[in-house]
Amino acid sequence: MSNTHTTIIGPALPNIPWQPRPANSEAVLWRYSENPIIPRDLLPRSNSIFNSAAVPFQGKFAGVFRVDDTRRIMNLHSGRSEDGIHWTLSPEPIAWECADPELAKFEHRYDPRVCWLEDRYYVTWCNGYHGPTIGIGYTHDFEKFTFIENAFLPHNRNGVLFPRKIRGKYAMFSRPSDTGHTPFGDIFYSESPDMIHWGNHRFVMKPKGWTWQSTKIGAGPTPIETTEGWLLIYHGVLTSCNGFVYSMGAALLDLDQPWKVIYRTAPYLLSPQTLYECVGDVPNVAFPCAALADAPTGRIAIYYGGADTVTALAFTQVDLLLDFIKANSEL
Ligand code: BMA
Repeated sequence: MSNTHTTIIGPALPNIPWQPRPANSEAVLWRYSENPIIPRDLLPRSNSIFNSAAVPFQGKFAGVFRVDDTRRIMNLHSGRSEDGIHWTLSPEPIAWECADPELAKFEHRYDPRVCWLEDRYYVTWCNGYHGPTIGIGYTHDFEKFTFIENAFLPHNRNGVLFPRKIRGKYAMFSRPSDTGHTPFGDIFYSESPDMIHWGNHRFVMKPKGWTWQSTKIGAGPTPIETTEGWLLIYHGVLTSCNGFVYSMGAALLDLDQPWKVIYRTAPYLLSPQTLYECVGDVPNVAFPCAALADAPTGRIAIYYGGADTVTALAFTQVDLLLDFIKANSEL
């Protein structure tokens, strides 16, 4: 039972995808019973569809999806859904409008996040530009997409925008990294007056020794504003003798100074345990990139990639999650 009454600060989303927690389950985060929601071969030329972002759009849902094609080229596709569960994806990758042709040079694009901010949907993703960095663009309609700029020099990944300005500035998390399968990584916070120039970099969190989050961590979905702070769902990586294991945890951050961590889960919330999380192109990966929230009920639906192959859904409830974070926190 819940002790607190945390309120999500945000709109109502009465049609949020939802399934109650299974009877007899004490999970803080429970999987959708029909997972995965998107199979790897939804498109004729898709090898895998995972690590993707969904948002409410015109009473329904839209999103930006990571599609690795059968050449194993990583790119972004737009998608639409009536219910947030059954998706139709555009068979062709997003064709970004770029004011500077330098930005149009394609290496790879992956792990998108989508964030409604002020008057448009911003998209951030890992953009290949002489190594991975954070690309930022926007769309109003999920048809025309405009590339703004690369936020940082390479190498960086997991760029996640806040859904409103903080201290008068746009705000973003990122995770400085390297060219490869980075064996380290802390989360940093940066501010911008214009979405182009980023500075005032502040350290947020680092990995924790010999735990599920000991190798590297990275922000997941757009942070959810609550009466108690920003709720950040993030991924953490452990290096086992068989390679990386990607799990999910959560933290609560100060509303005005989000680099200040108030609580952080010592145990994971969800780790790769089902077949579609443990078996695929990269085994043992649960990688969250989006969350929908319904403020009046506190319901939260999390979209995550399974084993770098498919897209899955999990659910939680804000009071339940906040109680768990507080009762199981280690900073
Ligand atoms: C990270 C990113 C993610 C991927 C994960 C596991 O470095 O490339 O897209 O899910 O590795 O392979």
